Amino acid sequence: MSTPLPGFENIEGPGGTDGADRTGRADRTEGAEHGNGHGSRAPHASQGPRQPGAAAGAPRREIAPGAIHLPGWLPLARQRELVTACRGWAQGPAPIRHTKLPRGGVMSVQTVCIGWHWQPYSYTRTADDVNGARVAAFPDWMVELGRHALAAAYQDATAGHGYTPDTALINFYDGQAKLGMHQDKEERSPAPVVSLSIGDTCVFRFGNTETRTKPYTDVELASGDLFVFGGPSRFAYHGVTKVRPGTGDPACGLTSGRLNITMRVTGLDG
Ligand SMILES: O=C(O)CCC(=O)C(=O)O
Repeated sequence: MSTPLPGFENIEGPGGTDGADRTGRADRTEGAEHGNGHGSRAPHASQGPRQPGAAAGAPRREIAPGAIHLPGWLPLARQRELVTACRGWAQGPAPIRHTKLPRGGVMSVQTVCIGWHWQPYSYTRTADDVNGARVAAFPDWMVELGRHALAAAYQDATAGHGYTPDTALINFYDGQAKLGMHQDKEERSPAPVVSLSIGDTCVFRFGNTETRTKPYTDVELASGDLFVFGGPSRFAYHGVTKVRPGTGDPACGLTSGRLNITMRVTGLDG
């Protein structure tokens, strides 16, 4: 049984099918392997949050061409603001839920969307698999955040110019939740995906564009970390193999679990 987003314990979920991916297939790729031999950080709760510039042991890293991990990018205050915003979206207009998969599985992660609603395997403005409500608007401040994220990740002040994400999938992981290897491919735009992590550290598996199996790299995503994948890596398979309960600092706004926000450009009209 999964744990609801802390603060929203009244939201019932049907429980999870661990490892069910966004394509409805069960993920059998368990086991933490380091596909390219790079080590991973293993932050511990007692280390406290990492602030920008303070992540001396965890430098910016290009995981694959166009795929950048920038540890400790989000200041703690900004993490708290995002958690507050996500709590609001988790309540509605279309509440957070465990997404049902077409073949009967249920994702262990809980998801709420803004801008456009994702359900397997398309985007709509209304959350037809939840309550039919139109999802919350994608706020301008988040567009700005996405632009700053691209500039920081690609170390190029112009990298975010013209980047206008119009949807975000907001995932909440309790200690057991996982996300199977999948591609983000319902978008009709090749614009990068901007991923922000808050709360408990997870093992994020970033693979290749051809197969959900090796080669891949396991990356520890901690609270405040930014991960961007664009260019040749935009359609790479990726997933979350493990959450490390108790590794997050409650000062980020989450007492347990992990939040992940992925901003995308759908390329859709209307
Ligand atoms: O939680 C993460 O870090 C990844 C989320 C993800 O892959 C997705 O929402 O498609």
